[in-house]
Amino acid sequence: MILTGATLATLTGDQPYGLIADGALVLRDGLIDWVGPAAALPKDARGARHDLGGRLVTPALIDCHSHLVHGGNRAQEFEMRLQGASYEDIARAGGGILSTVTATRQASDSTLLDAALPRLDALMAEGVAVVEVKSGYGLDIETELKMLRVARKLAQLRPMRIVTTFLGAHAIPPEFKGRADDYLTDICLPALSRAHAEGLVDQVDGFCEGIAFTPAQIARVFDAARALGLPVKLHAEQLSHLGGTELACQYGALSADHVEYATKADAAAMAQSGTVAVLLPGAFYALRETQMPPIAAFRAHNVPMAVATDLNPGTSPLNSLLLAMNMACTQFRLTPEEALRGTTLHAARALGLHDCGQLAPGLRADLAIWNVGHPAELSYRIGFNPLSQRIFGGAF
Ligand code: DI6
Ligand code: FE
Repeated sequence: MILTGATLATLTGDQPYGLIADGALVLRDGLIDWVGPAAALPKDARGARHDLGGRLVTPALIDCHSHLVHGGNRAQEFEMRLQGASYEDIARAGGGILSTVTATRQASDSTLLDAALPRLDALMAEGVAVVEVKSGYGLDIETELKMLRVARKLAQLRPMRIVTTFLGAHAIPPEFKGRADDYLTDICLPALSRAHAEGLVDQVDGFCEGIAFTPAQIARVFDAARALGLPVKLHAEQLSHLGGTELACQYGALSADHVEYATKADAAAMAQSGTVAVLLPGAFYALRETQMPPIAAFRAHNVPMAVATDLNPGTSPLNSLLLAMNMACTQFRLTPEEALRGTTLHAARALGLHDCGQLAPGLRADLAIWNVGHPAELSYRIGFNPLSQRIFGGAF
């Protein structure tokens, strides 16, 4: 297929957005075969031609941090917070993550799937082609496996790539209260082995926080991941500075996520280890956090910044990656170009993917075609979806 009459945000080269004003693309066998100015389109290029009438083409978007599969919702907790309770108060009172654990344990596979599909469809309608989905609301072996099987199933039911993440170290379940290490030994690590043996795990995550796991405990999970040859990432420095980012960097983590309380030293360590900073403005917004992630330090050290929804029922019931881009600009002062790189190229890197996230020959033909003239418009509007069409694997 040949696409002409396109404004291309290739995100390659040194120009802003890698912009090509009157561009063309040749797609073949699910990949981008050629990309450049229409005037340079190879004469022998063959295929069905589509004139895009000047529309903007970007790489399809990538949501690199989500908890899209989960049971129930937490509208009541939302209400409690508005009556004055903090996230930590609610967690310590057995609410928060644990109420979603109960709902997820009780849900059947098909109930989880039926709840997840509309969330996935909403992302797909925004031109998203890759979604990362975490476990972590089971905290027992069977439910962790159930969540990951449902996540895998999503990719069979929709034209979407799903990257699965084992997040057994998300919270300490009530039956192991005060015995986090026993939970890791008896449940989390065996669950990881079984999930890996079933081919259900692409990467391993943890929650390093006062209300969750210490760096030493996370290191046990990372050691197990390393033994299985799985890449790691970490929810780090979200509510306090515990040293999770430094630990993640020691393990060569793909990403450190949230990172509001990360320091300049953390940013330097991330640059060294090639770890992506995944910014989650939905959680920052929903928790009314005031501690800003160290954006200037990330820029100074050239730490790639990704932007994701963190779509979860507690701290980020945000089902729009476009809105996450807007929030990253307004709250964290990212530029619209940084926000777009954050949901394409840098999001791909946060998932260890090198075959998507830019418009370049040899990469997957996963594209978003937008009814806008300039890429800044994608981050500028609040709550409006300008997608015209999505191309996945070279097909509309
Ligand atoms: N950090 C978060 O923001 C979510 N998980 C995590 O580790 C919150 C999960 C929840 O409250 O359900
Ligand atoms: Fe999260």
